[in-house]
Amino acid sequence: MSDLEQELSALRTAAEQSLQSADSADALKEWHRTYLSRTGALTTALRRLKEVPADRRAEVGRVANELKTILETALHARETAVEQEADRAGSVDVNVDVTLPGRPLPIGHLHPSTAAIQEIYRIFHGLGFSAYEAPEVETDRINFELLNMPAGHPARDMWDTFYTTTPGLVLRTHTSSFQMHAMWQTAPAPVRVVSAGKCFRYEEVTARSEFMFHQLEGVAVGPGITFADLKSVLLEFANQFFGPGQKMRFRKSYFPFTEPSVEVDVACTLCKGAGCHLCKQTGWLEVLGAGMVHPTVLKNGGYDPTKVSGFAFGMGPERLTMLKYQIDDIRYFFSNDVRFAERFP
Ligand code: FA5
Repeated sequence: MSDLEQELSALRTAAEQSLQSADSADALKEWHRTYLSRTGALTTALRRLKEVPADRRAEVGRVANELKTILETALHARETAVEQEADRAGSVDVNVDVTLPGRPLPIGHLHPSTAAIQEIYRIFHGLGFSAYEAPEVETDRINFELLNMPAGHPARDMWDTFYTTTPGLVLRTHTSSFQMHAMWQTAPAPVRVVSAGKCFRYEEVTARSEFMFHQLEGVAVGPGITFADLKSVLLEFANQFFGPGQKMRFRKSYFPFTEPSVEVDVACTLCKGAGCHLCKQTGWLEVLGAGMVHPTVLKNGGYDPTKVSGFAFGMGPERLTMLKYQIDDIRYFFSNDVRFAERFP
């Protein structure tokens, strides 16, 4: 027997003995480092294989490889035994308190515009209005013409329009296009509906105006509806949306599809009326346009204007939210910053 063969035999005895006394994951790791790692005793011994006489070298090499397999198998068996022993003793290495509450997963949050629209829908539902959806891409006819703005009407300039590459199709500039859909669906029966959605205008983006924003349109048509009904509905809405005491004013205005027409301003909550960039130093921010539906529009919608009358309004949920929560710039709504959404209840 060569020196190396004797050494391998002694190494096996020592390794097997010390493995039996290794009784923890750390001790087993240390055992592996001592005997089987690249710097361990077995590898070191094998480096001396070239010292073995040539006629014995192949045989010693085989024995050494066998020893490696034997020790690896013994290590795995011992690891399993140590783990089982630890489990039995209830002393797993990791401290796990199974009674701790789970980590909360972050859940999504409603976009503030969506939350505002839902709140406004809720209020109008209480006032007897149903909610409908209407298309965001509209015909020129529905967005303008049937709303009393034939081609070339100067009032079209009130809305800077995004035209599509399909002639006659536009991105709706306001939700007033919904008025036609609502009337066609219901005429000649009375109607009381609201509809919210995106509008698009080729406008300069500022602290109070976006090129894409939401509007919520309301329309009510039936016998004997008056401006007093419009006013009381809007006052009740503001009362519920802002809480009692929010200052508002009705200002005469012009829309081709309503007569008479008004715009409604809410006292700026950011500067408390003193004047700021949001209210353009006026102390007021316009939140909606409204009026009594023009007889021509009633006719286009399928109603007889000698028998029924109606009111319509179009409000901006973003502007209303800005006033409710003192948000100084509309651009936050569409900046996709989740920290903004998380500020809202
Ligand atoms: C209209 O769009 C009319 N269709 C409203 C209307 C409906 C009048 C029914 C009569 C009857 P106006 O352009 O003023 O009107 O817009 C109405 C509201 O939409 C504004 O008061 C504001 O709250 C919101 N709004 C308008 N433009 C923007 C914009 N660029 N960014 C954010 N909100 C806007």
